[in-house]
Amino acid sequence: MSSVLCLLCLLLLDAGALGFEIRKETFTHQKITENAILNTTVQLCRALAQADGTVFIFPAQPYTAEAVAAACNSPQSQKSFAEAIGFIQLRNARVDILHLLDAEYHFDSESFALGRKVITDGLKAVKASIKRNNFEAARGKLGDILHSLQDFYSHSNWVELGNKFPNPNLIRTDTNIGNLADQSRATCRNCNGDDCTNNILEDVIQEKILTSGYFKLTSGSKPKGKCSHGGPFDQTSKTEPIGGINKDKPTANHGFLHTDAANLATAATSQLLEDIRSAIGDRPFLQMLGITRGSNKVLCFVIDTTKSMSDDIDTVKSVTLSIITSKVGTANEPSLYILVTFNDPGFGLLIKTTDPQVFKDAINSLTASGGGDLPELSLSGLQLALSDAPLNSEIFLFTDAPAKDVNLFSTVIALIEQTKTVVNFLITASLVTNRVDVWEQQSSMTESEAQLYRDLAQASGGQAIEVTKGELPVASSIITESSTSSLVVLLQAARSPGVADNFFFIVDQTVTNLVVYITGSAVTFTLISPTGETQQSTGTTGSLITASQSVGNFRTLKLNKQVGQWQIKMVSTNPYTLKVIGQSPIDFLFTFVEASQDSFGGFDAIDRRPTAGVNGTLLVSVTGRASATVTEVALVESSSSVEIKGVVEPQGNNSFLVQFDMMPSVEFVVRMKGQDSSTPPVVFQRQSPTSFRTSNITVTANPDDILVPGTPFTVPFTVTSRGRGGNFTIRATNNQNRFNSTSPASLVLEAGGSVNGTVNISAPLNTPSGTEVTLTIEAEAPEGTDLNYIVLRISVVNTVTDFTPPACQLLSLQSNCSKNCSLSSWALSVQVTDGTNGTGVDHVSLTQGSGTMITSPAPGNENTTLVSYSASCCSPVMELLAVDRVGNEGSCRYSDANFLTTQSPLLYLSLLLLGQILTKVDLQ
Ligand SMILES: *[C@@H]1O[C@H](CO)[C@@H](O)[C@H](O)[C@H]1NC(C)=O
Ligand SMILES: *[C@@H]1O[C@H](CO)[C@@H](O)[C@H](O)[C@H]1NC(C)=O
Ligand SMILES: *[C@@H]1O[C@H](CO)[C@@H](O)[C@H](O)[C@H]1NC(C)=O
Ligand SMILES: *[C@@H]1O[C@H](CO)[C@@H](O)[C@H](O)[C@H]1NC(C)=O
Ligand SMILES: *[C@@H]1O[C@H](CO)[C@@H](O)[C@H](O)[C@H]1NC(C)=O
Ligand SMILES: *[C@@H]1O[C@H](CO)[C@@H](O)[C@H](O)[C@H]1NC(C)=O
Ligand SMILES: *[C@@H]1O[C@H](CO)[C@@H](O)[C@H](O)[C@H]1NC(C)=O
Ligand SMILES: [Ca+2]
Ligand SMILES: [Ca+2]
Repeated sequence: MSSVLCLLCLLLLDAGALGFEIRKETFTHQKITENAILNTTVQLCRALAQADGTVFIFPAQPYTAEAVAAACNSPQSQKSFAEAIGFIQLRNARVDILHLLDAEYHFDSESFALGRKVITDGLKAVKASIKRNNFEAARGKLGDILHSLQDFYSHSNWVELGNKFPNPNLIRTDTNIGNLADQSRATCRNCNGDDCTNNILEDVIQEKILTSGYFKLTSGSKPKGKCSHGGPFDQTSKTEPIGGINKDKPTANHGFLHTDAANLATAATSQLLEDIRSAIGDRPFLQMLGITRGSNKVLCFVIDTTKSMSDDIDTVKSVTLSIITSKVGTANEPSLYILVTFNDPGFGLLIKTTDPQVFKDAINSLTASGGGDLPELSLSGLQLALSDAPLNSEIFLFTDAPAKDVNLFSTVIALIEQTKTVVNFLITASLVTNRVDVWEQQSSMTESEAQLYRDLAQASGGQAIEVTKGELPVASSIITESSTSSLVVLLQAARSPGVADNFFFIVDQTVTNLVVYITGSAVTFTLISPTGETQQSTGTTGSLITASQSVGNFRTLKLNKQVGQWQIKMVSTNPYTLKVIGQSPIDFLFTFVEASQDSFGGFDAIDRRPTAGVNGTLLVSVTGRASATVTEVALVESSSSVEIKGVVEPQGNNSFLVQFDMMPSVEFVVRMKGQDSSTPPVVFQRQSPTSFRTSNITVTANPDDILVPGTPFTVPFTVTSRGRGGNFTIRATNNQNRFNSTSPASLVLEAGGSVNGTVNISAPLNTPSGTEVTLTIEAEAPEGTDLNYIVLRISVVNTVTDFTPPACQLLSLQSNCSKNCSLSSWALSVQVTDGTNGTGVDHVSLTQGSGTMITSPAPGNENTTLVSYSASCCSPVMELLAVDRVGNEGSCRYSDANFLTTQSPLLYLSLLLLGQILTKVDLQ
């Protein structure tokens, strides 16, 4: 089973059950995965350094993400590296939650072939995703398959057979897994009481027969003579042969081999990582793990390319040029470039590249045209960017028009929350109170249209910067300049409507380049430093602000660094936002988690809004300072400064579980405080830029996460309402606008009840492997009073190699057509074949001709279908449609040419001109 070398040990707490206590000598999935990733990365970076002729200094043991990133000459990557490892670990653990009883995910019950298929199919998806720069998807799938791979060593008798190396056949499709035990072959005897050291039969060991333990929660039945997994939950271990063979932990039935199993699992994990590296290359492999030479930042532009945007596009071109010239080759070089354009009615040019030149060329080739009426498809463009950008990205959207697709507002919010992406809008429209004729008022926006962008910016922790076209170059260079490595948020707040308020933030020793952003009109403030110095926004004197710049509604201040608590007193009756950022190696990561529903305990990350008004849990870790502890985590309401503090429980490994008695029912941000162990300690404060919300609705779905083009893909989902019932609106959207999908538009729920629905997606056959589908399913309560969603990421693996339709070959044609067509007939027989690599003929149908067609499989050749057709000479043309098993369609047309030439020359001529006379048969 699952819980294995350990299930979410990190998070298991006292849940007991199959879980593992947190003990240093116990190897867990977490630990095995982390060790193998760190070690493989060290080996790889060492090889790269040798190749470059540079010195490589091994980090101290035990390795940490921080030290390994530094050794790899990418200290600025340590947060993204730690995050990548954490994500892979969470997905590894999730296999126990989603597939607890699916034997093949754990190599239980001798399901070797299926288990290997889980790994090799997943491995294909990982490689394909990396090739398309979909690193997030690659990490997730990697976590999944590592779980199964590692379980093999705990659940099979590989270790007992005396193997000292991992089984290389688990990551290949073209070899034997080993000498597998027949279904009827006995493999175990009863344990001797608690002693299971000799329960595997001698002949099995001698002949090196591979077996694994059977596992069932509810029934004790298993094939006769077979080994069991063992442990208190496994019912099969209570029937003969009694006992088990798992090595999940030191106290398990074969716990004496726990360390050996864990070491082999580690080596196997390294072997799989090595296989990926050699398939896709060193740099893409490191980038999948979050290690890049540059800043690990994504430069992501979403650009309106309608006619009125030509000045703005010139600005984007020069900003891009300046970023690329000034940052490429430095530690601030973006590691990934994304460009999305939108227009109206079109949108969706998407360039995702690691090559700055490709990006520059794409930007340079942009032109402005079209768009029709004033509003444009800005949210469609933004949805694409949010779906394709890695987590924690920053997006810059350029437009001068209101959104036409406001129906995507909640989908965009969902994606912002789930990806923790910051969205900045650069808006060059003049604000008007009334727009009478949209066709004549180019580049204008009403207050409420602008508010939509402001709301999205605020929810994401970004800025909605409103400037004239002339001011855009200055505004965009300020804001894009901020996109540097190691950027941390010290404070993020907004007030809408505007109201005077005081805000506090802590500046620690590690923070440099302290900058304050303020958006809003007619905002004044007073800054108070830790030493009590003050400076007014209106005053020209003071030493706290070293530089200040204003453009449009956007103001930026550079602050003199003083360590300690600062205060800023804001005064305005207009809406405003305030953001304080700096650069520091210390930051934090967090995930909303919830206790899993099964009886085994453990926590799973959630991909929707947490439940409102009940207790909630956050998993928090500090990056960039191994000795740091979290001292306080608070959920701060966005519209006031009301905060809910959680109870922090250290989990070891720099991880902290934070319990909140009651999740807020209004929008909030996450703020953490911590300190390290130096004297005096570094006391720091960090905040999430993203705002979050809770909901009384839950949407759950656990679909297969691999979609095969040409195969129907269904996503069953469940909507539950803790609050009111009624007619709920359902919206299912995905980022692949070429894909057809269907879903219910509404579902009726009873108060406190739940209801099931299904989304069906079909991908065109030519969809390349590694394409990622980001599917958002939303459920909205009547009158829009509440909303929740689930965001699912599904990888496409195209197993189709058959892109050619079946072809026809005429075998014979007979005709006795005479002048009087009704008295004569013609007949033919045709062989339809689907080629060498074909999937075979699925069906043949008659699409023209009034004769009789009979089809039959060709004897001894299932790829071929025989067709015989006979018809009256009055119907001298026939056409058949042949479809192969993956839906490629071919058609063949035949006619009795001689009959046509003599009897119906006009028809013959027109068919000839159309190139549709495929065969001419001489009638003697
Ligand atoms: C790290 O990898 C190297 C080379 O692959 C291997 O020799 C060594 O045993 C590994 N160390 C650990 C701790 O896994
Ligand atoms: C959270 O609430 C649930 C149900 O109300 C309860 O079973 C659980 O013990 C609570 N968890 C914590 C950590 O308080
Ligand atoms: C959830 O329901 C409670 C009452 O049942 C209500 O007070 C609260 O506002 C609701 N929360 C949301 C986010 O709808
Ligand atoms: C639910 O609402 C939708 C759209 O408003 C409507 O088409 C549908 O008939 C409603 N269903 C029920 C059962 O009232
Ligand atoms: C929804 O589907 C699940 C299985 O996926 C089933 O257990 C449950 O009973 C269904 N709920 C409803 C309300 O139909
Ligand atoms: C999508 O639907 C259209 C119209 O129903 C159909 O013609 C097309 O073949 C479908 N495409 C795919 C990939 O299923
Ligand atoms: C069949 O597939 C193989 C391997 O994919 C390929 O090399 C070959 O060209 C294909 N043959 C045809 C007729 O498509
Ligand atoms: Ca336009
Ligand atoms: Ca338009």
